[in-house]
Amino acid sequence: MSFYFANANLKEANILILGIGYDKTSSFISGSRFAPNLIREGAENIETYSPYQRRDLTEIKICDLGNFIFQKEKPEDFIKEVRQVIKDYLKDKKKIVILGGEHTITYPIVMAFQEYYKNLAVIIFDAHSDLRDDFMGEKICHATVAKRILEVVGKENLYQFGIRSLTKDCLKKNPNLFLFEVFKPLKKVISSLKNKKIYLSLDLDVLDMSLLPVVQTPVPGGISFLELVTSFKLLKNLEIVGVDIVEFSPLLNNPLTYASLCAEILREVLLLIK
Ligand SMILES: [Mn+2]
Repeated sequence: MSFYFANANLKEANILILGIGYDKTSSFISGSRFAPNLIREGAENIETYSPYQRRDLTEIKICDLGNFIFQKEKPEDFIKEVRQVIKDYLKDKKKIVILGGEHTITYPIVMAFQEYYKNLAVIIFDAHSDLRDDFMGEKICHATVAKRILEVVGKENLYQFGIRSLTKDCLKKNPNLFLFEVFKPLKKVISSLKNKKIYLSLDLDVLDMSLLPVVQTPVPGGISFLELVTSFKLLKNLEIVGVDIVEFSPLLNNPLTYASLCAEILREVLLLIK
């Protein structure tokens, strides 16, 4: 199935949506491989009109590419495949929204964007710092993804917000890592991002776990939905070229309730970058 509001083919679309349901390194509650299709189902419950941005999805040409079927499951091989797929789509100057899958997918996606766009900065909304060099012997996984991205774009181009699960040394590893909040610190630094192309990685566990407990590694003390959409209003002033929405792991509870929340966030993202 496709998003009901995906009204364009690949050629005429401005924004592409691609599912990458990879969850092979998920160490806690795996299942985010089911997220892309569930968010498509959850979208049946949302309006195309956003009262937050006062815009409508019908104003955008959107193509739903379906889900990327990866051939190889070993992280090193998966990375190569995803990097190439994203590079191919970027050639047509499209904006891309990727639905994960676990956060690991952001690494090869950012590599592709970095090769295509000069001057790329990465903004991550997340509960976790993900700055470990390796996790249980694995270099490429959801717990090391920000470290791998930092190596690609440099620490001056990596901004992390909403973090509340980290080791003591993380604040030194990335001077642009901000604890707990998203809106206030984003407002402080946003002027330094004005001349850059922005890739936004939205790990849904940035939200408080009372709002969205169905994530692989839930953490209490997170932000509200309103803080998230208000932060999107700030981001409206930046040039966002790609977004991912990751870590929705729908196997617990009634997944459709949360799939519809994820679809609502997707709508805000599409309108944000249009
Ligand atoms: Mn996280």
